[in-house]
Amino acid sequence: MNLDAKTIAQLAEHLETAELQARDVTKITDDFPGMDWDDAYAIQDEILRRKQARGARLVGYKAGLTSHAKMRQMGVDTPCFGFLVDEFCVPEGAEIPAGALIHPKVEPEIAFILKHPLRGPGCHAGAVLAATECIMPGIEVIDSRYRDFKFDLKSVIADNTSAARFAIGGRAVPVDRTDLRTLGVVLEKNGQVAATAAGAAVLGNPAVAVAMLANHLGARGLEIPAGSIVLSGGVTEAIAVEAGDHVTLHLHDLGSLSLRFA
Ligand code: OOG
Ligand code: MG
Repeated sequence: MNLDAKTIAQLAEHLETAELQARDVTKITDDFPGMDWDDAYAIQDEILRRKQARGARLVGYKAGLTSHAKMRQMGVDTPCFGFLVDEFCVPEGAEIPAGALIHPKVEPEIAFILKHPLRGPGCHAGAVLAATECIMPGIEVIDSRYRDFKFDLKSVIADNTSAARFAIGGRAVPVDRTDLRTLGVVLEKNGQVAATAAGAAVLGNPAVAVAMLANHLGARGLEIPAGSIVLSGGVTEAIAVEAGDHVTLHLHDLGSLSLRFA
């Protein structure tokens, strides 16, 4: 750690205020170039602590930048991890007020719902499948608090990996009923196909992303609790949306899920 506790708390407040007021800020590594990975996750932890102190409930975790499409789009080469609280969760079909967000983008996600906890180190895709109750289609709405969605990995980790809203819906399917790698993904915006891919775009198998998350948390003395929702990472590049848009995700075998922006 290179930053002291006071600076971590100030940066967490700075980024969470940007989120709550839907105002963009410059990336924090511009002002704190010496910030390290532990500092970045400590800022993210402090944002979670602030939300929990106001009554928010931790409902799961997310892996991000787990597909080449996303890594290429954002110019980074390593996955990152964030948290999900109940206030990010919207029902399937919901209308999301775009004015509460800075510059939202949507991405198709394969969501894992766990029946058993997962704890690293040593977690692998097999352990993830054994611990998973079902998988479901998910749409994540990301909204980087950084100007023009431009950041480096440490800045985006501190900003809880751009997490803003998410919905899960469609059909819940046990993991042994489908092949996670060949699961076809079609994302439509306003009735037009905007992006397509298959599950294998996420690290060869999205269960690998969940295992990486468990290993990341394990290294920090944490686990993914039973009952958690885990978003395994955008399967395609993220698509910008604005008021008036509607998006639908079709996941082969798992049905469809839509969101609207007003
Ligand atoms: C970082 C968040 C990435 C994903 O699924 O790749 C993410 C970003 O692209 O702003 O949630
Ligand atoms: Mg995502």
